[in-house]
Amino acid sequence: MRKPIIAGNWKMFKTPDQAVSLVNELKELVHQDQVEAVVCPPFVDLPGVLQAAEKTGIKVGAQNMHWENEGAFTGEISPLMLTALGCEYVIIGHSERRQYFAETDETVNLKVKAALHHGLKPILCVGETLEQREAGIAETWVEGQVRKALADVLPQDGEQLILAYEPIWAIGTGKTATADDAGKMLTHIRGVLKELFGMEMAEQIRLQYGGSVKAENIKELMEKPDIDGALVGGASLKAETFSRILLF
Ligand code: G2H
Repeated sequence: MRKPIIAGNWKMFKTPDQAVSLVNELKELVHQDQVEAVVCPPFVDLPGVLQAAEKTGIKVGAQNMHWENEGAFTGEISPLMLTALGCEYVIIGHSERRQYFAETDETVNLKVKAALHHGLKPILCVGETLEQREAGIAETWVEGQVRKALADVLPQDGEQLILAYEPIWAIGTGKTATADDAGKMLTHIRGVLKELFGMEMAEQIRLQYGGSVKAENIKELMEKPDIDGALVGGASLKAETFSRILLF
């Protein structure tokens, strides 16, 4: 049985004080361990959030990282820095990083491998544009992203991996993919993972849907056999809305 995992991607929201307040509010509202709850704040919020989340069961992740341990890479954060803080997860290849910061399938692959090497659990994001969906190539495109992101990843590392399908046209737009569309894509992705990692490992990997997830649609999404959780943006910024999603 795969344990559901719901992660909040706070994007570029919340100052350190606001971030700690949000975790403190959240821990009052969520007392259960049927769902793994993860929050992914901006880098500067991580120390405070990690401290506030200690012994609460709330897990913490970063939103990005470089693949090198250290070096002359102004403005970047390395996997070593994240593990030194005690981060457990790291979002890799979010479409906003691909779109605005020129991340490619190749750099996403380097980051996934570096995360796994350092014992960080990557939340690998993939997803198609509206044009690609309308052109009928969504599955082929997403499959290509999955294969490139996971090139040379060892099957035994599969269990550390979380994969989030986020159709770009559904991100922050209020448009959610239908539960059927999301479920179908994630079943397709699990099929690709079976090919790459073998049946048994692929069945253990947790798959998320992301894109305008809210309390009103989480239940229907979670009913799909290959949806094991969600990556939540806007609705994770308030304890009240995120807790309702976590308690679906
Ligand atoms: C997709 C998602 C979180 P939102 O980017 O990764 O954001 O829920 O605001 O669409």
